Amino acid sequence: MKDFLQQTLGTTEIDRIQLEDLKKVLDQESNISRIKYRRQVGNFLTGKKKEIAKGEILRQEHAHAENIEEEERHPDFGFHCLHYSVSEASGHLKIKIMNKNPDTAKRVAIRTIDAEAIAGDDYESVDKILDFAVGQKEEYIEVKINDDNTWEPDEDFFVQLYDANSNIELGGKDTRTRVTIIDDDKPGQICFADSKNIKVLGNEEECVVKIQRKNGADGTVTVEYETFDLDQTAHTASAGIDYKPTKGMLTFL
Ligand SMILES: [Ca+2]
Ligand SMILES: [Ca+2]
Ligand SMILES: [Ca+2]
Repeated sequence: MKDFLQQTLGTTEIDRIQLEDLKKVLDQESNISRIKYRRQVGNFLTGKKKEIAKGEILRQEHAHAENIEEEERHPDFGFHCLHYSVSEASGHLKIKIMNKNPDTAKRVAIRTIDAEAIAGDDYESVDKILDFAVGQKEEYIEVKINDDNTWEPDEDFFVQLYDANSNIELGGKDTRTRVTIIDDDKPGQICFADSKNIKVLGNEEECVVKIQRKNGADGTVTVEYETFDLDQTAHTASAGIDYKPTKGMLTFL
């Protein structure tokens, strides 16, 4: 902590630090973690996805409403966290809703909205009314996250606060939160077991080629195969003369 203060604010003496300066530095820090997160998503797009173990339970918060300007937030209600990540195996996600003026009782409605993640498949939808009693500052909902055995990209859905009478989403940047479901399944890769030339004698009946699935075996995978001649020269085998052409499909369960 001392190193951090010295590096960012040039002093470690707490009473010499202006609260505003500290706040700015901390906001920058959270920007950095947002950038890191984007990089992670970018890595995913380029195939360098952060690996999580199968069955791993992970729930992360990436962006908090307190980091956005007060005038951009809704005056009465808002989410505490604006972006969660959960692993597919996490079972459920608990989401915190804030009541900013707890001096009167009031109500707000909350619902999930599909993006790439689809309710009933990737998670279970929620649509309910939250009644805040006088003095009640926060409330929670739980969203069920569904696990499966099939690889998919990471997928998002949203949770939004809305007016139960008008059915319209509340204004402000803190009335919608994003949930990213992180896939934990590894379908693996299909390859030939023997990467070198396979030699077979001319008097043998058949040549067995072994195909392998490695680095994961989640879900069902199919692959097509087909023999083809290398070229038409005298030194290469010709289909129908030297061997019987074959093709088909393999299914790895
Ligand atoms: Ca899906
Ligand atoms: Ca899974
Ligand atoms: Ca999956």
